[in-house]
Amino acid sequence: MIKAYSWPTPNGHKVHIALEELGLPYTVVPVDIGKGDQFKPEFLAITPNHRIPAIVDPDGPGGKQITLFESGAILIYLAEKAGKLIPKDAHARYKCLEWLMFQMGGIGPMFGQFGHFANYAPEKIPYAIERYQNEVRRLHGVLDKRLSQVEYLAGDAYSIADIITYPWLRFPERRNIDMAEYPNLKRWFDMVDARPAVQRGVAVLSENQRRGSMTDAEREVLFGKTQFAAR
Ligand SMILES: N[C@@H](CCC(=O)N[C@@H](CS)C(=O)NCC(=O)O)C(=O)O
Repeated sequence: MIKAYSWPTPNGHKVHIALEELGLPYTVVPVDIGKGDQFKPEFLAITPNHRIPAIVDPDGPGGKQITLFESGAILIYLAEKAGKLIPKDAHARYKCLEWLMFQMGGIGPMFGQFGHFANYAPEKIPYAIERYQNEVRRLHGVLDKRLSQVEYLAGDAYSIADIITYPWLRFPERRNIDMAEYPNLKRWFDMVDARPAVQRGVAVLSENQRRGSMTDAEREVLFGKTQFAAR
């Protein structure tokens, strides 16, 4: 059975949602990134990047075990394994991968940096906050335009491009975003959000979700010496 090493964050939710949508049997191994589980040798044996998510599938290609990190690679792998949620037609498939890469290279890193400078940085640096706020708005606009032309990000059909993007679009108020300004994106978000498998996916490990602000100990693990001492 597939083991998903994960935690209830946007990048973790992607894998839980994909596994739920694809109907692949799995177990979850919680990796508490606030406590520093991501630096434990058993986790580093799976991923050199000490970040969740990662998976181990004992029944990988050719029947051999495979370990994978990076949520984009994991979602492509899972969709191909199940033969679902990645288009078979070559044109649609490249569009799916295009929007999946757009999330991995644009939305994730930019929204993440905005969150860091707006919420976690010990000093508020107006230049950094403004730069990432502008990028966040611009990226919402790019998605809105795409979704004014097609129903789902890859085109006609729901796919891993939607699954990978959706968790980052939750809680727009945390990014100072009014979704009324992005009506096509809102239409798409509501449609994805209503899917039962999506709701099951975001519920995975939700009992561990941090409520309230980050503690000093968590801050040290995520942004301090522990983070940069790891090999
Ligand atoms: N590009 C990676 C990003 C993974 C990532 O940043 N994961 C965060 C949680 S959302 C993490 O594990 N952080 C732990 C840390 O910073 O030490 C992916 O998409 O899988």
